[in-house]
Amino acid sequence: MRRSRYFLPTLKETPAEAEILSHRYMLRAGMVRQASAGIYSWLPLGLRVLKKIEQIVREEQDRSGAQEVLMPTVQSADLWRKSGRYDDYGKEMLRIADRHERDMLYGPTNEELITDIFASSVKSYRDLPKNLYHIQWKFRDEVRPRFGIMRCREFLMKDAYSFDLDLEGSRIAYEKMFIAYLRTYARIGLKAIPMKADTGPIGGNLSHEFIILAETGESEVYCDRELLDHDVLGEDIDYEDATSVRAVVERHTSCYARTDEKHEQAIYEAEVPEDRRYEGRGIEVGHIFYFGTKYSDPLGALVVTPEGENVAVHMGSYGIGVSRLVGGIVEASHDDKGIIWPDAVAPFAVGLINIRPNDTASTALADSLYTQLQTAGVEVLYDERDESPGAKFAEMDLIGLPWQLVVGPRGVKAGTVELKRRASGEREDLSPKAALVRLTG
Ligand code: P5A
Repeated sequence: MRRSRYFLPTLKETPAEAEILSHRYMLRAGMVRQASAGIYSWLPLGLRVLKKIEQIVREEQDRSGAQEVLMPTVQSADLWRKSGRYDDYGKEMLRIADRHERDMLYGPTNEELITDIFASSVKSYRDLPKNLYHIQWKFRDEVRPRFGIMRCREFLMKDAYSFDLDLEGSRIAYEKMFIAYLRTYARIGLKAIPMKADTGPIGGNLSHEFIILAETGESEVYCDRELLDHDVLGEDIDYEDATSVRAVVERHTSCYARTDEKHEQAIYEAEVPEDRRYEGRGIEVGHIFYFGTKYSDPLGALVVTPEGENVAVHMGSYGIGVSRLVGGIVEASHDDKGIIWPDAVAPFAVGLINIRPNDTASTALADSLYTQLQTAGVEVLYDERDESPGAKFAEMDLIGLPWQLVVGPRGVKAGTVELKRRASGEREDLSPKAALVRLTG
């Protein structure tokens, strides 16, 4: 993409309304634009990141055996009356009436709808287990939306729903999701801590939050430092083998992590030696629940058991804050110059800067590098504008692409280009060919 053609409305000034760093950087980098309180438009640079995260989430859900569906954002109130949550959800639910005065709502979550889909199509234990997920916009009318896309009213969530014959089946489904979550965050380049959690309005009695570490986070994190060292991507996982799945989950929960509840504090202090205690802050980027027959009972999601009995299926639900993750990554990975995208979710892999676009030799080399990188399938943002080098460098640092490739007259004479790694600031002069090998290898 040529910078001169790209819709990248960066801001020089820090917007006054932005309270936290990720919000400031995302506005300044032209990633999002507020449409109204807690509701955002995604601009090209932000959307590229959102899509990359979404794709990693999707691949890890698929790998674990979950199947993708797509449910609507607008739902009928009827199902919510059956589950009892039409009243329970209170003001957080955006309620709408259609032209026939029927009560509709903009879905804050999808337990009711998926249970209804399941109830009307599955009748036998032979069709179990199943896990269905979608990646869809949600609306929660938060009292105080803040921190940009981190706590907003409209947000993108991946929500999965598991259906099993009994508690033991549900535990296996829960554990598969647990691992899929650890893998998802690790692939994005984040360290996520699984913490035992409250179930809130979703209900049930087995639940974990996944918290990524960031000083600005809203959640308090207390955990055993050893938990930070576990590397799930190095584990050999066979999702078909429940015993091996459980063994991995146990390794990742063997080290204690807790929320700020009092009774948890006592266990933490008893179990974790003082020199191994990690106490910090983090951002909740995922939440998983087992809630048994809470929805299948009232909504009639029954199956016939091998013994010929009709029983309500056991369910769990599993959420990832896909849009919140964009802000979470910025909170976890930045410096005073701007964002530092992990490679896996960077909007472009390389920022190619032509320092002197009116120098023929520089432009010839930069154009040729641009073409060759694109041909090799590398995503490049090519800044060929007639702007000061300082302004171009500052913008590249702000938008945080992992590599910067700089072409200028001095280098052209010496037969070199400069390659800079955004994260470390390390720079190297290389021949254009060597730089290409590095970026395409
Ligand atoms: C699990 C999936 C649920 O809604 N039902 C379906 C369950 N869980 S949850 O914890 O309430 O939400 C799941 C994740 O969504 C993100 N999230 C938000 N992101 C941005 N703005 C919000 N207002 C918001 N609310 C929830 C969080 O990452 C949460 O873990």
